[in-house]
Amino acid sequence: MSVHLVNPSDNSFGTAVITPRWLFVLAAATPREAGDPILVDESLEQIVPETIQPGDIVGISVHTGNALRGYQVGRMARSRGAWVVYGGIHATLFPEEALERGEAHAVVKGDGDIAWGRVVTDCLAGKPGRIYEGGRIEGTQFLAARWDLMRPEKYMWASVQTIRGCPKHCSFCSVWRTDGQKPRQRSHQKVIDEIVNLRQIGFRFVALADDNFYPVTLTDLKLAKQQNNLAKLEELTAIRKERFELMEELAKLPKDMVFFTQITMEAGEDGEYLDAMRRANIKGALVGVEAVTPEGLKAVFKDWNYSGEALAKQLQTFRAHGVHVLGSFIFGLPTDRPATFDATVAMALKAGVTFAQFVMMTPFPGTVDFGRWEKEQDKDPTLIGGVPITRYWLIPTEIRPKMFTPHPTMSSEEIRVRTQKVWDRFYNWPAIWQRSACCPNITSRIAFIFLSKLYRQMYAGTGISTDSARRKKSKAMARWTARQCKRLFKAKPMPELRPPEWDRVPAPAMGQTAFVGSVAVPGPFAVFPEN
Ligand code: B12
Ligand code: SF4
Repeated sequence: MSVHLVNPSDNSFGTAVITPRWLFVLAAATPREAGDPILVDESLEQIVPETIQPGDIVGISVHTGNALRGYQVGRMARSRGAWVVYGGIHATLFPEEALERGEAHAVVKGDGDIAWGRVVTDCLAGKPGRIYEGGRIEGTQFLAARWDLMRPEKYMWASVQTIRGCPKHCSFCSVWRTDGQKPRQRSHQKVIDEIVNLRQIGFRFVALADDNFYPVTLTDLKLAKQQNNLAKLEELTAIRKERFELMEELAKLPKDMVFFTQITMEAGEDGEYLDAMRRANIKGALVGVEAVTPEGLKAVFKDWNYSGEALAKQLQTFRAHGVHVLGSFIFGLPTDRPATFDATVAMALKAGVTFAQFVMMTPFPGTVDFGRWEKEQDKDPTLIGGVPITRYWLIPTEIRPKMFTPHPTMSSEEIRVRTQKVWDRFYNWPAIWQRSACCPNITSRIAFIFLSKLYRQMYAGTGISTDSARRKKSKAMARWTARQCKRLFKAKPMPELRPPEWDRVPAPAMGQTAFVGSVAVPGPFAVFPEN
């Protein structure tokens, strides 16, 4: 009997940019008696059906974009006599769909770190439950990934999570609803141990796979003080302190390490935080700019973001503190007009962002936007190939529209064409060459140019902003560029590197909770919700 963990994808590039972290976390959650799981990342290569034997256990992770492929893999595995289990954000939101379309025996909702062990044990006993509530476990319970099972030559960046959840409530994002608004933070010791492990095996580029690396803003602290809410103030201060401790420890790691994260632009007001990030070698961050106008920001419940001149200044502040910005912009908001496209690319260039992505408005399940749209559609449902458009991920890719929600003044095609022009303008050769001036020497300048082109090609390859003829060409280009780029990320392994000697917290017994000072450290299954 073998356990297989499959990351489904229709696009296999042979090389991937970032490790899908869930694969290696669930590998760590797999009970010892089941042996080492077989990991299949289909963004590298497709699963070989003959590797699945009757009685095997197959865990498949689905987000909305790869659900259709995930269900195909699940049906194949079940037809070969395996136990089929789904998890991930999409299965969490639509467990019944995974049971029906994906022919699952079981679905895990929420975090899998603890629940997966129970599923495997139940499958081994021949009696899996139907739905397991993985819940939202505490940061202290997050498992470290099994990097020993990774093929290092296949990935450019590894991914380590330091915090989960986000206190904001943007209308297009599901994170605050599924992962919660309460930040769940891992201890810096555990994060550093994992990163040291990665550097030992030759990884120096690590994506901090966090929803929001800046969970406590200066405004949050000011408000708690003004309201004389001492308990809140203490809680926020503790979270912030832990962030600084983490960054202090990151700063002590080998100097060739490079980290990247995701953060809100509010961090631009916090010079102390940005300086700590620079010292920690967090060289870049994805910042959700979304829209450059106040109306656009209001439409996505993000009016705490800046617009106009203030926006350009805020993003330039990151650069001034040594943190590069990957600006993320959304097109297709109801407030967008033809002029918005030019204004956006002009702002991206003016604000000095190092990279940018221009995504089309997509109503992801679990978001406020999706709920609104589903309600509207209830009155007069649109069907494509017999599938309601509100279940667009089930529509075969060949006939799936690029945009799902109608825009009040522009056609989908107009938005797509204008978005593509924006990508082309931001990533044209002269613009990339100019931005590459941030590199210290010609070698890194060439690397920068390659990376910029790869980024653009990979987005084109996923079809977000490109027509199908160009997409085909782009995929081939992306494959080639990815192979060249992979070499740039190689680092000499450092097997001699050791993590600091921490004051280790004694592990609590099964079902018990240990206390270190005032910090509760639950033991395995201590807060596991019932099925
Ligand atoms: C880091 C990240 C990225 C990175 C790295 C992706 C990668 N290769 O791993 C980058 C920046 C490349 C990225 C890109 C995109 N991302 Co992203 N990303 C994330 C983020 C912030 C963290 C993911 C992560 O690694 N978490 C750590 C692991 C350990 O947690 P996990 O994946 O949730 O897995 C746990 C559970 O879900 C469960 N589980 C998961 N799988 C399984 C399987 C089984 C069998 C079981 C039992 C349990 C289980 O157990 C795990 C451990 O607890 C999430 C936000 C989030 N909170 O999930 C968004 C998120 C997943 N991304 C999202 C989106 C939309 C995208 C993009 C489409 C963005 C875009 N417009 O281009 C692309 C798509 C890329 C692709 N084709 O896959 C959405 C997905 C929404 C949805 N409904 O599908 C999320 C939820 C963010 C959001 N704003 O809503 N992303
Ligand atoms: S888009 Fe970013 S800031 Fe907004 S809720 Fe999602 S993770 Fe938080």
